[in-house]
Amino acid sequence: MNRKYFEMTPPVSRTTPFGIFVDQSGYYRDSGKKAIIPFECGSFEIVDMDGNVRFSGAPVSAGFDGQSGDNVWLADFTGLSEPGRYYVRAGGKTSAVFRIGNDIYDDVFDKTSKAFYFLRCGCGLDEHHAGVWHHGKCHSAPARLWDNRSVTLDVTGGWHDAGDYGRYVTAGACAAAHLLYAFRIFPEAFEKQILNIPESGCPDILSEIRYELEWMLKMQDSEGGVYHKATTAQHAPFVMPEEDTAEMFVFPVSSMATADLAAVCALASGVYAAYDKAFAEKLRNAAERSAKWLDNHPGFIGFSNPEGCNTGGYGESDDHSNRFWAYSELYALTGDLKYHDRLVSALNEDFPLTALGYGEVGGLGSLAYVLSKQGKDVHLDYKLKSMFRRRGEELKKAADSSVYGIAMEDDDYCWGSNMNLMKKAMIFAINDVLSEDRSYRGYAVRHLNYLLGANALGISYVTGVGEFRCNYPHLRPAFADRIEECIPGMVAGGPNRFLSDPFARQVIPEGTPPMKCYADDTASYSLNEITIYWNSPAVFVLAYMCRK
Ligand code: 9MR
Ligand code: ZN
Repeated sequence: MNRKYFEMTPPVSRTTPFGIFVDQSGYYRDSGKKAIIPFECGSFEIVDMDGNVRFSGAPVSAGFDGQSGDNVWLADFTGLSEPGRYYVRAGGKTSAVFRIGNDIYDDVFDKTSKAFYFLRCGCGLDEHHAGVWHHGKCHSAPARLWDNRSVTLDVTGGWHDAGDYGRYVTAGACAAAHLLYAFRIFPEAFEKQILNIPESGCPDILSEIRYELEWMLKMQDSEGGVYHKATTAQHAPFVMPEEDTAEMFVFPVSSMATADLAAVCALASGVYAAYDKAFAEKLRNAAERSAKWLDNHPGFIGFSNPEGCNTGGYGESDDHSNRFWAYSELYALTGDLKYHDRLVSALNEDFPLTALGYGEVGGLGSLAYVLSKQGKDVHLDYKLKSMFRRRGEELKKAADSSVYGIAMEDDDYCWGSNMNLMKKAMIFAINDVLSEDRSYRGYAVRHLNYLLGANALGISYVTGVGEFRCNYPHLRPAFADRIEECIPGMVAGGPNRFLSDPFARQVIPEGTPPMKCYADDTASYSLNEITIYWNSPAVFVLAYMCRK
């Protein structure tokens, strides 16, 4: 048993018992430290666990914040850098306990990384690796082609997408790509990470990603086309995965899934080459087969749910960014100029060049190009780097004008707002790597501060992390296992001002400010689900923090 995966903490209530909001994981010794105080008071104190006041000051008024609907005062205690455990006290109220130190994000980094293991499909999770959240083997029967029921296929494996038990190629490719890039750019963060998963022989995160990739390879047909998803016809009830025994179907090939598979397999091939040549070769062949399929199918082949199916659609209205990503990764892997030609042609279409998935994936293609060791068109390389830079500067500006220090627009508080938050932090991290500008890091930290409690509800949106945290996500096993403490390390979707489900509309009053449109309740899939591609950008940002 290592570190703290199985640490059981007392059940939490659904509204914060605290009046002052902090990052409940803590603050780096050298980083800015601001507590959120949503009421006026004359002074604040930072108190240690022995009750001694270690720092004090006067909160500064930040004025009215439209996204939270609060008048906010900020308690700046950047001056305190001594490692320890503390809380804030002001106006008769307190904050949750937090730490100051240089390893404050190690635990949340490990937990959010381990979360993927807990979502594994087609195997059992044993007690040694899953602790109290162990369960039986799920979804292991052969699946049937939706369009030709006489064909059965083995598509077992991979991660459950989210609160549901579906497995979707474009979503999986996006999550795996975030993790692969995290490993590629910040390998030191993962080299020492112990996830306590069954495999060994390479960094744990790579074993975990491989579990998903092996499944994706099964989703490729004999011509290189890739089936869009493997799910039951209808979402399962709230039962354990092994109790979801409805028939599994494989849905038609889409050009988005095919391009995304080509992209992620090419990316992965380069990463696994150092650990397992045969696997790297297999990934490369799969990527090239899918690229050939794309050549033979130049038109868009989208996806929408057929009659009788209600699982996730992951429809897109074109595949331009997907094709660009695929060719860019294949060029980076092989140096073959035909892929360069194709990626350049793909750029004739208009799509965002810094978007990091799951639908728009142009930024992943840009990342492949700018990080590539192959010969490059210097103008294109410059252009793509400038796009990241421009986006980074834009986001800095937005964050500078926000009381909470985050670059969230009102409409970013939509289904999966915490993904938007973490993808903005990814842009800061990428700019830190691509430039000499060291100021990006502080911006990324403030986005983590929000995720982990320095927000208008004072809640940590990561299960198992922080004194007051999300604990009742829309996640089938977390409900069906009857264990009070949620499976740790899951990033909740977070506030969604569009209230996209009946429960949300019932419990969140009309006119509620965007940052408060949230309820920690299993019933709300549009506020409180989890998914692999909401966890993956958080892991990327945390790897950026935890590299030493
Ligand atoms: O994450 C998706 C979100 O952006 C969409 O608004 C929403 C509605 O289409 O669907 C979300 O994706 C869900 C997927 O369709 C099925 N698995 C759970 C996903 C998260 O809620
Ligand atoms: Zn399963």
